[in-house]
Amino acid sequence: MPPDVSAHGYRIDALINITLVFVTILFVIMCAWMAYSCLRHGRSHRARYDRASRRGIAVVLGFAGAVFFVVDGNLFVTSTLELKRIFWNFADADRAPDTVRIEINAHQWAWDARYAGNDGTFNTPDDVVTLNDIRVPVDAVVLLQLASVDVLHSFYLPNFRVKQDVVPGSINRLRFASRKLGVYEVGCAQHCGANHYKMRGELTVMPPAEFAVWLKEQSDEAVRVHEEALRNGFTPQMIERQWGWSWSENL
Ligand SMILES: [Cu+2]
Repeated sequence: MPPDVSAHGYRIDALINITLVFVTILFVIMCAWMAYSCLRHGRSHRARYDRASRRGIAVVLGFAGAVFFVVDGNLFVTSTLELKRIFWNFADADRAPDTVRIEINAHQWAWDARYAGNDGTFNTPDDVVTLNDIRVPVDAVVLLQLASVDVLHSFYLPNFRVKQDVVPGSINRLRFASRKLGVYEVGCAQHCGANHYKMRGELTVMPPAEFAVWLKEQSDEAVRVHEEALRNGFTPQMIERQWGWSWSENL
C-alpha cells in the first residue's frame, strides 16, 4: 500500500496487519499439520474411511469456532467501533469550526470539486470549482459530500485509506484529515465505463495560509468569470459550473 498520510489511516493498517498475522499463524499451523500427516501416515498403512468420534467433531468445530471468533470477531468489533467513532462520525466533523467542506461531482470520467468560496455558501457564483484538482489544508478535517450525474463511481484516496461509493440520486459523505504536505492520487474504485482508468485526480495538501490565499484568489476569479459570461449572453443555467447543491445538513 502507498504511504499513509492521514490522521486515522493507521487504524485501517493496524487491522489489516493483525489479520495478516492471524492468517499467517493459521497457515503455518495448517502446513505443519499436513506435513506431519504426510510423514506419519505416508505409506505405512492403507487409507481408510473414518467417521470421527463425537470428541473429534467437537474438537474440529471448537477450533473452527475459535478461529472465526478471534479473527473475524476482531475485524467486526474493531471496524464497527472505529466507523462509529471516527470514519462515519460526520456529526463531529460538521460541528468543528475549521472543517473544510467540499462538494464532489463525479461523472464519466472526472471529478469536479466545489468550495463555497468567499461567501461561505454553496451554489453561488463565487464558488470555487475545479476539475480533478482538490486542495486541502494540512491537519484540517475535510468533509466531502459526493454526488454522481451518471453511473456508480467510487471516490478513493489510497494514501488516506478511505473510499466511498458515489451513487446517482443520492449524496454520500466522506471525512478524512491529512497530516503531511504533498500531492496524492484521487482514484475511482468502481469500474464506471470505457475510460474508467482515466478517472484520476490530484489531492494537494497545502500549508493552511497558502490554501486560504488560493481559495480567495480562485473565488475572486470565479466571480469575474461569472460576470463576464453573463455579459456575453450566457444565462446562469447555461454556465457549465452550475451543478452545485446547497450543503445538505441532514443526511
Ligand atoms: Cu468512475
